[in-house]
Amino acid sequence: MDINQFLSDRSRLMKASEIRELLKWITEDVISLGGGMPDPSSFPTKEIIEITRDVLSTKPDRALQYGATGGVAELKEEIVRFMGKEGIKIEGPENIIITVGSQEALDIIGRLFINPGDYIITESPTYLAAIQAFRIYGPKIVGVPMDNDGIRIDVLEDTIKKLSGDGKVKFIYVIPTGQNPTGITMSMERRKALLEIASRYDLLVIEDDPYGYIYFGDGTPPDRLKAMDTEGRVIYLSTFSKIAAPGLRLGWVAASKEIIRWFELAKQSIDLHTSTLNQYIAAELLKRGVIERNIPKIKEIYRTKRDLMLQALGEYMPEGVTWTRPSAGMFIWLSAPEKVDTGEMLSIAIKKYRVAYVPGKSFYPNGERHNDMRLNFTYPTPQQIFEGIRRLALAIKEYLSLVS
Ligand code: PMP
Ligand code: G9A
Repeated sequence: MDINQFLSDRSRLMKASEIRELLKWITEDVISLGGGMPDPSSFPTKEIIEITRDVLSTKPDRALQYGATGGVAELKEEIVRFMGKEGIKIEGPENIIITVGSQEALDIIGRLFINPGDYIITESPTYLAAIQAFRIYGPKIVGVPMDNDGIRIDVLEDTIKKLSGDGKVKFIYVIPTGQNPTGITMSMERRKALLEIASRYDLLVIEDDPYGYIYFGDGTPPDRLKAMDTEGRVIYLSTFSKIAAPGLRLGWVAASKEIIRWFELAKQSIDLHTSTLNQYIAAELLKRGVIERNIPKIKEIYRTKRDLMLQALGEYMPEGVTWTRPSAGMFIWLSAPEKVDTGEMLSIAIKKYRVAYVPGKSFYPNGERHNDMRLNFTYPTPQQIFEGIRRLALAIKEYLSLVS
């Protein structure tokens, strides 16, 4: 039987995530600087065991029952408080929906806002699983280049002007703090300019913020776009994946009540609601201060690991290789000389040098560069970071000698 004859046009737009595919090839002796996994020592495991027991013994009828599509009220109230402490003031729980990680929210955004052929704008490069989620709905994705201060506002405005005559630009998708994949944090000036442009051209802004709560740079992080949103055009996404544990599969969206209502409608047919048990656990993690106590610990671990990776890069990388110095997030973005195709180089890196990374190409919505790679510094141990970068430098040197 040929399954292809049955597939929808939409299914044909699906493409496997290079991150998820790569995970399959990682064996014990390969040092993976690929997948963006948190350091497991940052999981509040003991507290989760205790809380799970408490939740199941005090409210089994609610925790094990179906729940509202929008989410558990107690959790939404805790999130409003949690965001408020970070300067993100929203009216109340009606402005929140709990999702199965931020990844589900990205898919719902595609369903709600994208018609085939609509334009959407992203940073370039951007989170590859966001490209993967949006792509299914058939948009034309236009990437706007970044520099060390984030998305290039001059190019953004030119791009919007050019596209405006040619159909509707629906939204701008950005990861302003500790961007995935580059690690770059958008400056305050750019944030203000971005909102001003969104207002002038009447666009939605999707602010994907998994890393804002664990900013480990010097000084205070710039304000969230949502905190500066006076017109209700920012749809804010965050997640428990990096402040608690990704296995909980819990994220949330904060937006105007009207937008949240649309999210609820879309979610009803996807999965009815997010795991009730996990939502009660997360509510307690916030209520008991577990997450707030955990955050400084996570920042310290990630700052130390970032410094180690930067030190190793400085020590081992050959001339012509450059990289970012992130103040947040989980990744360093490395750019090799033009003649390096990091996709092609990956098999040398894995097979001969036993080190893996994510090739940069699939983070570009329009695939325009081939010589970058994303390096994760949160999951490997300190020894693996040093040894991994040493091996990676050998792979780059070998590849360079083959192509020059
Ligand atoms: N957005 C970005 C920018 C991410 O880096 C991630 C996780 N790597 C996600 C969304 C999805 O996270 P989750 O579904 O675990 O909340
Ligand atoms: O395991 C995943 O797919 C989540 C990780 C995302 C990333 O590496 O950016």
